[in-house]
Amino acid sequence: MAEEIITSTNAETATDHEYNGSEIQVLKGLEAVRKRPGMYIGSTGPRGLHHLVYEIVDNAIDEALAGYCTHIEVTIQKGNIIQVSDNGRGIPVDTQPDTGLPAVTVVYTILHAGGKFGGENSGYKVAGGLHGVGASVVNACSEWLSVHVKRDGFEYEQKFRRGDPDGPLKKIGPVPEGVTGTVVTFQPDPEMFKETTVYDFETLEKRLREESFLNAGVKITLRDERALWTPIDDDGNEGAPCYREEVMCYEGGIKSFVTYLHEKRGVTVLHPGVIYLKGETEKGIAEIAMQYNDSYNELVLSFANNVNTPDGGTHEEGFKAALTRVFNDYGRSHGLLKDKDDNLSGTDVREGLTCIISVKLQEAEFEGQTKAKLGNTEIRTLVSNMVYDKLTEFFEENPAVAKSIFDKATQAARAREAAKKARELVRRKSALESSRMPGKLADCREKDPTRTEIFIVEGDSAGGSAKMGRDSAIQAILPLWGKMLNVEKARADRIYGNDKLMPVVLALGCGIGDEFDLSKLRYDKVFIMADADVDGSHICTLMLTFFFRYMRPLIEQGHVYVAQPPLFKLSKGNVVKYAYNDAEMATLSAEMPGAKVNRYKGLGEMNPEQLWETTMNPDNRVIVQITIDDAEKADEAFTILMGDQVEPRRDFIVTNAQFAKLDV
Ligand code: 1YM
Repeated sequence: MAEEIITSTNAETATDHEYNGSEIQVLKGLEAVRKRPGMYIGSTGPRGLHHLVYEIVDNAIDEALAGYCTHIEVTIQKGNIIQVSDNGRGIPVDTQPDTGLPAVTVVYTILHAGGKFGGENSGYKVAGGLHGVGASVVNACSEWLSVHVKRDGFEYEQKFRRGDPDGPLKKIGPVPEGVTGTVVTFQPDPEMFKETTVYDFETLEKRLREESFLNAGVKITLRDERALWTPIDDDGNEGAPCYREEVMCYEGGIKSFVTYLHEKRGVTVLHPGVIYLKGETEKGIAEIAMQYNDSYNELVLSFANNVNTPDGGTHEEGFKAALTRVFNDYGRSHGLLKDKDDNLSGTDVREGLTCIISVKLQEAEFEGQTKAKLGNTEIRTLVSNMVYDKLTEFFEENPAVAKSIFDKATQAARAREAAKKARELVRRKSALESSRMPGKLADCREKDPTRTEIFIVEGDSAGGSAKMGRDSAIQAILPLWGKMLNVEKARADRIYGNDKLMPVVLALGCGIGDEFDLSKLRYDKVFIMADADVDGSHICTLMLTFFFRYMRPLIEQGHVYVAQPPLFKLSKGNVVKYAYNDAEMATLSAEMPGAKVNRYKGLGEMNPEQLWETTMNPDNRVIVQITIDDAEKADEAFTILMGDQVEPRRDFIVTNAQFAKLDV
């Protein structure tokens, strides 16, 4: 980064400017960002790339929280240029006494991680933090960036290249009375984001929607100008070309968030209305929105100062502890739990719960490897006291709602007891049997679990081919047949008695649910091998749902794969080639004109050699590793796919047409 010209401009006249010590520090500061971008934006991968947008949006959100801005627009322009605009007051342009630079220049060039600039006395402090903290970081990570400010009847502009001012702040003309706002446009620096500079609409949409829920009433528009599409009406008439656009605005705040999550998943709610709790002390503000549905899943999303905390922390702990206590105290005081009864557990009282926890505090401390966990201990007490008092009060005032929720928790507790008994039964039974392994399992000879693979194969005939075709040194085969249990509609107690799932549990060796122990896994790679048709992808989805709900670390640690059998066989003379999709088939058949093309209808049509060659041989096969990059997305996908409402499922399948390749 050039250590030369930083031009001071006051809003009226641009004057040359001489260096002073603090600016050298400044330059060093932004240089540090370019040297070690990971320290400031987390990574230089897709995550960091998207983070740039959130930093700029956050400044506009602060302006909205201060009560001056109602609408924020984010546009992905052609070439993956980002533009963020708001209708707030406009970033101040007056000269800062300590630097002699316009405030907007300082905001975009000085690395002020809560320190020097915008401190106590600057008058620029907002609730929840300091204005503009991330702006200079975004600037340092951009090949170029421009800021337009409309303020006090004029429009101003300043441009930057890789964090350096590219000329002074310019006054570019008058604007009508009362028009104010800020527009920031930037191009992420490809030198820094080597992996990709392509923005993903859904990633931005998800985060911006979260922001609009967490900041009730703020309107956020996300637009994608990279691709035009032409609407066609029922009569086939083409309309004017449009951009993809999503407008997000929720007057109900986090209550709307809960409703949104339920509607998107198509689950049935247990009681009308979202329960909303709010508490405030000098330590901070806590807000909770919660509602129960008839599924068996818990979905608790927590935020601190609008930042998602997927690893939880003190706010989640406070909530969970208080929730369990409220249920147990309520049960005892209303004679629903007898003294001799066991207490309801945390998982019992959270079955079917969708909950948003949002806390706002002076100085959030984020812990852990990925800074995804809230550490402030005072927040635990704040949330826990608030939830205990307010929810107890709510239960007293809404006895019908309290009863339906309480009944669900007691059913969950009974199922937990039943599961425990079933588990012990399985254990005792397998202790008596000579072999603990399921009868249908054709095991491999290798005993070192880091070198082995298991293929869970749909159908007995495909299972037979796989047994004959496999490398029996390292590959085990477990055939599955018949209709499989949909775990989305069953609790753990039914897994233990299930003749389709128990063989899988026993073969893998690591248990399920609370008892899951990855260190006992008997195979390094777990393949699901099913036909490449609708039924096959259904079985695949059922199996993945089971892993996701009961053996999640198996997926998280990258042990789950979907085998990819070919769709076509092309043969000419004694040359045989396989194609795994339509495009490959077209290419291959052009390469070998006159080839005979067979479409495989199922795994069973392949003989053992073919199955080995095309699908199982580690040297040739195509495999898809299942990853969870976003547990919420995966949860949503499974709830929709396996749930009982038809409409959300149809919508999901239409918008995710290739769900066979579910990358959860
Ligand atoms: C598209 C991004 O940055 N908007 C924005 C930023 C600021 C203000 C208004 C603002 C703040 C204050 C007074 C104040 C910022 N100002 C600063 C600083 N949108 C975007 N809109 N007037 C305007 O906090 O008192 C930093 S950000 F520090 F210069 F005041």
